[in-house]
Amino acid sequence: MEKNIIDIIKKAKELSLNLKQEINHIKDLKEIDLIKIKYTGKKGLVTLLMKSLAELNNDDRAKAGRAINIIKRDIEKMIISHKSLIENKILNESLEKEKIDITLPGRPTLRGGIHPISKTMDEIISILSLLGFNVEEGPHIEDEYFNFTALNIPEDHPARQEHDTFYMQGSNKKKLLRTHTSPIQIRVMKEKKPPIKIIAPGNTYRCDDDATHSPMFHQIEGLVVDKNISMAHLKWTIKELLASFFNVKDLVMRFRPSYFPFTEPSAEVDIGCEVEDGKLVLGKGKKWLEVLGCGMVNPKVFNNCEIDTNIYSGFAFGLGVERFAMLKYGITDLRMFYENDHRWLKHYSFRPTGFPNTLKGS
Ligand code: 2U9
Repeated sequence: MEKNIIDIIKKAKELSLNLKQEINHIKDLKEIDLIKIKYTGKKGLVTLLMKSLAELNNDDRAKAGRAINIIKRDIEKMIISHKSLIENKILNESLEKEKIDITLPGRPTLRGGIHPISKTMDEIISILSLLGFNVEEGPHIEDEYFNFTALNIPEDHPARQEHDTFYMQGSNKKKLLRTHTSPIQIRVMKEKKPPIKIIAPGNTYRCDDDATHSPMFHQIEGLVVDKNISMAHLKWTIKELLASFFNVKDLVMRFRPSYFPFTEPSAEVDIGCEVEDGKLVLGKGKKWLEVLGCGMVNPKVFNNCEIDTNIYSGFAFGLGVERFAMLKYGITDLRMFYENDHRWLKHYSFRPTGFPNTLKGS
């Protein structure tokens, strides 16, 4: 090979090495465009080198041409990849600057408000937190075992039937949308040892859709497991909760015997009520209004969770959040909770800027 061709290829390699060093210092897109012109532009270093091939004989020109083309492609790749590096950096910097803090409180001039279901949930959780309950959550898609079997709900119980429970397609009745938040308590009892004092708030699902039922609704359940827990603890807790939520000092309340597979004995709780000047007054009066269900945890449920019934006992309760919201805020039509009717929301929602409060907040 003649000296000329070796020199040209050497120069091409040098160009590639020079670019490698130069490009690392480049931080903006303008500079990268200038570098591109400097190397591969019409009068660029690589182009000039290409032109110098004219001095070679046919054989050498073809060989050197192939070698320079490979180096030229490397140079072009280097420039493109560094350019996209800079572009990504610029994009990330601007995304970081434009980041919206979604945890900031809403501005009072905006129309958004806290939905009465959220408000009621917050109020009940706040009251029970002050009584020492911890909040636990669980999956909305559950196994039959956690939703029914562990809770002593028999195989032939109507609640298990397909027209009452949403089963996942193709799951052969194994996976379902939880019909109550009780499976949360089962999971907690299987994972943790007593003392347990928890509430399980959340969405629940049943195949029901009419004026007084919605296929998705909200529950809050409570569970206390410890040594020597009795019905007296249950009654005191329920009274505190109801008196605080309905803001009534000497709340009138009664426990009526009932039946649930997961509690024994079981009771339904009524509060006194009366109509005064056409308005429903809660917590006093001669009429009764059912508000929640409760009972002592059935020993069979404890056995399923490997909790020793010779040592421990417990109470549980469950309430429908929609019902509590309707009673407290005078909402008469259950379906309106989910309609997203702007006028209804404007009337029944709460200001997002208020501080959380066990009563009404804002
Ligand atoms: C475990 C053990 C016991 C939760 C309970 C009720 C009674 C009850 C209803 C209120 C209105 C459901 O939303 S509603 O239709 N609930 O009456 N719930 S005792 O008992 C439990 C839960 C979990 C492990």
